[in-house]
Amino acid sequence: MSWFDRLKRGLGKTRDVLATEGVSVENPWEMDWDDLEFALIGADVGAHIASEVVIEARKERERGRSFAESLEKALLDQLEPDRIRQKLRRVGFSLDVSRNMVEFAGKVIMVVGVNGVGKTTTIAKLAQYYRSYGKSIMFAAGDTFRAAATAQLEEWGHRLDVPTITGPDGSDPAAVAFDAAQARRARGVDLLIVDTAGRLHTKHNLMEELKKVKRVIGKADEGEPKEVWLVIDAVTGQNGLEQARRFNQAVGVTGVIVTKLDGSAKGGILLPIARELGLPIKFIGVGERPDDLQPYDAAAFVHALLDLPVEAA
Ligand SMILES: Nc1nc2c(ncn2[C@@H]2O[C@H](COP(=O)(O)OP(=O)(O)O)[C@@H](O)[C@H]2O)c(=O)[nH]1
Ligand SMILES: [Mg+2]
Repeated sequence: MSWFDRLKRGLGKTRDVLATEGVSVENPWEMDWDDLEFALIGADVGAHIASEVVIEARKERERGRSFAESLEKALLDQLEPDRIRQKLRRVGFSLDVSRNMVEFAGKVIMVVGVNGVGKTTTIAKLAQYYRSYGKSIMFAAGDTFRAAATAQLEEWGHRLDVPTITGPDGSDPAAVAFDAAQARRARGVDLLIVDTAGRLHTKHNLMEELKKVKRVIGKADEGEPKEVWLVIDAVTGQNGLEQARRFNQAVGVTGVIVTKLDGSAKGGILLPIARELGLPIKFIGVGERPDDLQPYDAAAFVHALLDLPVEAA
């Protein structure tokens, strides 16, 4: 199965929500715009963006494009990094959207997010991804709060043959991160991926802990971590936005990974993440297997969502 087919399969549920409301390529001519707006809200794009998409799609439709083309263009307008950048610039923001996910300056990626969103699984997927490009990887088991968490990452480490730096259960996650950052430098490993705890995200404690983890990584390796990636579970829908705001405030998120798009009808969450938060989406997860992680590509995403052919992507 090609990656595009996997993406399509992964977005099936969101597509079903749209199809229930009559939004499909097979049904391109008759479209009730209110139904479209409703379907988009159902897919969790948020009321504001849903209305923007409909307005834009109607304009395109009136210019004589097919319904599918109109919708595609309107969705892309919300998701394409260049277009988002333009919009943000207009309101005074700048956004560094890195398209090349293989070559980036950072040596350490700190992965954050609430429990159960898929951090540890995503870390394993990232290791697989970067290794396929020839990079050497190391893990830091920074979720020391849960007994099983370290074991889970170690297990992935064994399976993928990635050295994993651990500490005793309940130990200071910052100490684990510090050791790991030093070990990465000493051993000349290309990339250290740091797992973190995700409990108590509404409480002060976790955020203070994460700030400390970030700080000590910088002590062991100046300027790192250059990347702090937030994992959001698509199933949580609009809640993910609130999580993103909190984590961003605490540790300065540089990128987002949206997981479980396969298990969710809320694929629309990518729109407000991309647009309202201005945070670049780095990867999307569309399944539990190590290769069910893909660099984010707005055109491919929209095409898979609408079940359009890949060549136009
Ligand atoms: N369907 C699906 N399941 C996923 C995906 N990513 C992670 N999971 C599952 O989500 C559950 C929690 O993942 P885990 O990595 O332990 O989350 P963590 O608590 O954030 O570290 C596990 O059962 C994973 O297999 C995904 O993209 N799709
Ligand atoms: Mg975990």
